[in-house]
Amino acid sequence: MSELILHQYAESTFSEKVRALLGYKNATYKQVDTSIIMPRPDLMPLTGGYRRIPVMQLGADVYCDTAIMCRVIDDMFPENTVYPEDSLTTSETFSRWTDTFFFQVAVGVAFQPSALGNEPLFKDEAAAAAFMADRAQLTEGAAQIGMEFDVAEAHFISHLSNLDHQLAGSAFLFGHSPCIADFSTYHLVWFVKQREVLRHYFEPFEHLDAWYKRIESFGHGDVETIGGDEALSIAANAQPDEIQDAICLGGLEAGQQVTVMPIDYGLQPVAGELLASGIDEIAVARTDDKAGRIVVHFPRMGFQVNAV
Ligand SMILES: N[C@@H](CCC(=O)N[C@@H](CS)C(=O)NCC(=O)O)C(=O)O
Repeated sequence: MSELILHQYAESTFSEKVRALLGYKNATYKQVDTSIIMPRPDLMPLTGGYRRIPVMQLGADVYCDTAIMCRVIDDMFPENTVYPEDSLTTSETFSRWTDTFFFQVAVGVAFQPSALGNEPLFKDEAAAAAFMADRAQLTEGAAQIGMEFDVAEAHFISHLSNLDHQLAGSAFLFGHSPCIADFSTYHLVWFVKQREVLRHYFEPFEHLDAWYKRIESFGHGDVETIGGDEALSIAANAQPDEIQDAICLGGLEAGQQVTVMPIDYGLQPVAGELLASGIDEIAVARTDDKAGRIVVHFPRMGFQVNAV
């Protein structure tokens, strides 16, 4: 199997979810550091337009969205699965709620007006303006584009308090070992906690703190940083998984031209030939001058497929 390559940047909260899972799995992998804002000229040939971070690459197979990346990582390292059968729906739904609704809450708290002065990014006026323009492009056409600080803060404290109560009775959210819901929760606590001036939010919650330290201690695995050009040539020299006979839901057929994009934000479509549009996964094949033939995989939940 091809070596796992994570395209990420240090400050990215969803990248932290994957890094923490790779740490839990004691994985050896490579990473490419992408820029915080577009353009990402070494990444677009791989994804075909999907711009959210992180992106995972296995040779000429490219995975968009942490929901599918974590599934694939768990399959690669099946010991101590984070998808236990007996709580699969509960933990996956918890994870999805956390990565969507609670993500907006955490962003509202992290970027609260009184803390912006401490953001390294906002110290340089030109860099701040470029960042804001980039994120405006990310959220263009999105139904919901952020939460007012007051609303976010109340939701944040309420959920932290509930988590703390639940964690009083067990080491992890659903028992003695971590599941995917723990990693989704962890990265958003991490995102706010990274900001020293916001650490006071966590002081009342000792069980949450002990749980956080447990996950933090997993580390990030054994990682080597490579350049984007190297990742591109790895893709160009590999063969993707040409998924055969996959189920296509919603009247779609394998082989037809489609576009795939998220349903919430980052509405940049990826065009290609449909290989699968099933219960768990959507996959399209496309050919790029630099990367060659690539199969791009998305999770079913949170994505839409449109016939061209
Ligand atoms: N549902 C996506 C969310 C990914 C996401 O929103 N990532 C943020 C960074 S943490 C992002 O892409 N921000 C815009 C950017 O970096 O271009 C996932 O699970 O991968």
